[in-house]
Amino acid sequence: MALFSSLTPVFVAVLCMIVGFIFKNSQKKEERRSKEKRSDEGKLRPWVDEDLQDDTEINSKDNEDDNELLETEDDENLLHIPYTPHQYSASEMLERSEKFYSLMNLRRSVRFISPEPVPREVINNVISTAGTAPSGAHTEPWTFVVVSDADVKHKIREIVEEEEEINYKQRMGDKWVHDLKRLRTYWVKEYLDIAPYLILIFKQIYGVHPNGKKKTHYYNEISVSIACGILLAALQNVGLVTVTTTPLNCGPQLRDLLQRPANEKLLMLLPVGYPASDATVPDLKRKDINDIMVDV
Ligand code: IYR
Repeated sequence: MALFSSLTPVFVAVLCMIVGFIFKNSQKKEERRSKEKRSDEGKLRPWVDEDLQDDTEINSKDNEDDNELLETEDDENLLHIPYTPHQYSASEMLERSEKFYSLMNLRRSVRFISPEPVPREVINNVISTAGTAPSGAHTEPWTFVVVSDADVKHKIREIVEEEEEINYKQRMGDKWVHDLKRLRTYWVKEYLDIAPYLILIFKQIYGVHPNGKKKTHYYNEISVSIACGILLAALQNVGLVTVTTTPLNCGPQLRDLLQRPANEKLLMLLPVGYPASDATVPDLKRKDINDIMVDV
């Protein structure tokens, strides 16, 4: 009995080591399993643009820098002011809604763009309009890069075509390429040289406080996507055309070319101009309102 009780601490220590070993091993296995799962997802979805993950939630937990609250004095003193925009009568509303719908219903993705110059002021105004979009915590997480220089446009074309050829031949897969056939899209994109302007829209996945610390950009991808939608409407409003392109895997190279910082990720590339005189579009139909709306 005495022998047994003197061995108890040794026995407990050995037991602890065994339990600890088993626990560590199972943790390692779990880590390996989730790593494998992630890389499997990557293999299953080779077309997912790795550069484009919206990691607001992940970052906001990990981001030590941003755990301190925003400059509180300014924020606490932010005035809330009356908002009394003009109210239209019911008939005016109806007329305006019909007119706006008719205008927007004429919008098409146009891949044949005229080289005819477009007034720069108009481009500035449509971008100001896009910048009126709502954004998470009013962080305005967007950068609009306007390219008109022929050499830069050509370099963009070279980068995009090189990657798009790989996308079409390897990353997108047969089904996707087949689904696009009727739209007659290819990796060759003349409009990148021809359009008077290329607008590259970057989402800022975080910002920088005046004191140099990182600032969380909540819902940055949704915010910038809304801004892109407003930009498309503003272009339509002035009779310009574009095609929404999201060049898969070109982000880092285009960011380097345009000397944008690491917190900016390319979300969309819009060639902008007047439609070419011989432009064509596929004869697509839109869904009826009853197919897109549900009344509850
Ligand atoms: N990004 C490619 C492929 C493409 C993808 C979709 I989804 C389209 O609606 C059209 C094209 C390209 O721009 O050619």
